[in-house]
Amino acid sequence: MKRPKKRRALITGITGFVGSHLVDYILANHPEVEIYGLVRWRSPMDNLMHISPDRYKLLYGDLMDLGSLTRMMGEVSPEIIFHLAAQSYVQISFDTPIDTLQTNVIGTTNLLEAIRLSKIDPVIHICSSSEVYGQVREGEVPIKEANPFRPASPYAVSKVAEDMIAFQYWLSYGIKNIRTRMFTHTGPRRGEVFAESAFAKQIALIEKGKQEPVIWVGNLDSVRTFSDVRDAVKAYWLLVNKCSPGEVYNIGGNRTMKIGEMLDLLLDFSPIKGKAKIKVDPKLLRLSDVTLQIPDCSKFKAETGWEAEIPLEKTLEDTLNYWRKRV
Ligand code: A2R
Repeated sequence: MKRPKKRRALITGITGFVGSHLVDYILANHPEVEIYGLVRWRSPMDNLMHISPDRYKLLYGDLMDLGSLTRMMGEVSPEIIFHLAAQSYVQISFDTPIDTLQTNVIGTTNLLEAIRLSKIDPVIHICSSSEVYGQVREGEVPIKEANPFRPASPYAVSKVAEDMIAFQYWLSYGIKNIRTRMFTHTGPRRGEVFAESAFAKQIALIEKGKQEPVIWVGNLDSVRTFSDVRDAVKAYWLLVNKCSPGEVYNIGGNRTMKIGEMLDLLLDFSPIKGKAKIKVDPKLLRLSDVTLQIPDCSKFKAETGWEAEIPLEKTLEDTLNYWRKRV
């Protein structure tokens, strides 16, 4: 009897925070899928170390190198592509706006061109961002997909362009992509520059006496809606299997609070609570901040049945435990 062909999924950004959790999710829930990942030759492999290397296949390339992407499409001919690779850090985009635009806009265009030129017909997840909405006004929350874009960083501008070029490739060439604008998602393995990880790392260092008892913070008054990265990758899987090309979806969690309240929750898991000082580091303040990131995810939930399930307390405790093992 002929065996059914395995589905092939290509993940760009497989070595990153979200990409590595997506590998965990697919292996645990859809072991019939063959996983391929785009890596650069110097990509740190730490986030994949816990997974046996025979469970996925890595291919060398770079978003800036169209030839490498075109070759990859020919080699893998994926049915699904999760495009997660990016310059993902808002704050650094003020220092490196050109690199941010090149990676996120030109890099995404290279990927779309490679797909178009290879004449393959995958479903592509395009990872835009809630940052596209930028400086949202009070009367506009919760934010719907039709909200105006007021991007407040080079990163946000790059994600507006990534979002729009993908939409144009659908309109003009029928390249089947679906865009997400994910709100804050966090958990173990998130880059240490992001607030939750930065706080957790400092708490772990202070617990071990490796940092003076001061937690350095940015703007504690920004409002964010938090979700767990493990809920986020489940949403991405449902997206490519249930949603329609050309569409765009807000996705986010249910817990909305100020960054300062999140820090307070995180400290609940540590004996240093009440003993460490909290000080603002001006370098961590954005030149123009976004402060009202509250999503309306009803469109995505209605089409997929997705709900954020992991409580923020678990997310934060797991993140702190992750850093306790690493510092
Ligand atoms: O820097 P590397 O070699 O470790 O790879 C990163 C990859 N990446 C690239 N891959 C190929 N060509 C490039 N020119 C290139 N530049 C960056 O993107 C890494 O594997 C990934 C970024 O990982 P993280 O910084 O941990 O991002 P995260 O949080 O996983 O974000 C996933 C998506 C992105 O589109 C964000 O903008 C969005 O979620 O929030």
